[in-house]
Amino acid sequence: MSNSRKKIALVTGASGQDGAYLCEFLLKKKYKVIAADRRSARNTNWRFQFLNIEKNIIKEEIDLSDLGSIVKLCKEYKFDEVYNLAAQSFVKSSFTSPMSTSDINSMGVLRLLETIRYFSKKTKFYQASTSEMFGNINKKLQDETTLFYPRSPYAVSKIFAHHMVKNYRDSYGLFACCGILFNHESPLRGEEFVTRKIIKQATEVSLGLRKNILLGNIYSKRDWGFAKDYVEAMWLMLQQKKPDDYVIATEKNTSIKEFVNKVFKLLNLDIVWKGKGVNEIAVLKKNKQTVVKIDKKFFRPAEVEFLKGSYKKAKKKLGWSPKTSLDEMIKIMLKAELNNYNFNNK
Ligand code: NAP
Ligand code: G4F
Repeated sequence: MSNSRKKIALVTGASGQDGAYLCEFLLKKKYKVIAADRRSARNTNWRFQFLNIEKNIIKEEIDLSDLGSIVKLCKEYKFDEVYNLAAQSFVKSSFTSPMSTSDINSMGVLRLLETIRYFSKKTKFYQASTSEMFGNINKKLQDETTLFYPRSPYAVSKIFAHHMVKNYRDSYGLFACCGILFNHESPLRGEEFVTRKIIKQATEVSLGLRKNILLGNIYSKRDWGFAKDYVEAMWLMLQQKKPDDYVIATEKNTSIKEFVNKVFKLLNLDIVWKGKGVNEIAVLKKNKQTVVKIDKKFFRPAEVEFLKGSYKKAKKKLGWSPKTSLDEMIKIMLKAELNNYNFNNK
């Protein structure tokens, strides 16, 4: 980086899991980091506080539903790089709120692209695309050439954005990239997502604070990586000579049920599974306490059963590969969860 002027980056959705890690990463790279989010009545600072970066970022308000808020920020800062991580990112909620999901995840991206096209053409743009776009595919490993078969309004909304980014790149010469990221988790993951939910609630079971965990489909498989490893790939995409799209994944996948087994094992609790379908349960060997039950409430109208991605292109072109294994990541998440309880009970 030149010593004349700091690069300026905008991170939208900065208070989310990836946003917080990306802000931390960019600060280490000496960027001036504009962390932008929509107004919220909830505490949106806890992830910045966890990473101890709150004092080093510049917080601004942006709402992807509101063109004016995007134009204002882009004109004011003339960003070198924009990382668009803002989204309604919870797949299940997209079935309840397909219209607002599409407005943010599809039209919001178009609003950003139009702003860059008219007011800031040299700004490099990163779009958070997703493995959910592959959906119902019958392929051992998904890569940049795999066709999309979306299974949720969320996936459809992200495909719109994905193609729009490619289109703006081709039509107007924007430096715009899509990272097709497979699931990635961390202690900063929202509590509604299955990994954090299992880690949090299993920890509570182990501490005697909860009887059991209610889950939906435990047979779907996900390719889970560590969020902190994945934000580096976002940055690497924008440092290349030419813009392109990349799959970021681990080339391994695990079912929700196997994930539950790993977590309980690390908590030194032996469990056995019994029953089938909605009657399947996991019980503690030592006292037969039921610790996992199935609840239809957590099923989705349509499911993505199998995701496993190839990071071959990212490895070759970006020099990126995953650093943290699933087992290591679960240990990191469990340690952070236990710390929360120790801290809260002091
Ligand atoms: P996240 O924790 O849910 O963060 C999303 C952020 O976007 C939140 O801060 C949210 O704020 C904000 N947001 C929502 N609507 C907005 C709007 N209208 N204007 C401005 N900000 C808004 O998600 P994440 O896991 O960090 O994921 C980051 C991005 O990567 C998302 O686009 C997601 O779809 C995509 N992605 C994630 C994964 C993954 O496994 N984590 C994989 C592939 C792609 P509120 O709290 O106010 O809603
Ligand atoms: O943790 P999940 O909610 O993540 P999902 O749906 O795979 O989406 C995440 O990854 C995508 C990348 O592929 C991102 F684009 C998206 O933004 C998000 O970050 O669910 C994972 C699996 C699903 O098959 C779900 O049906 O776990 C299953 N599951 C079973 N019981 C559950 C539960 N999911 C949740 N959230 N809660 C349950 O109780």
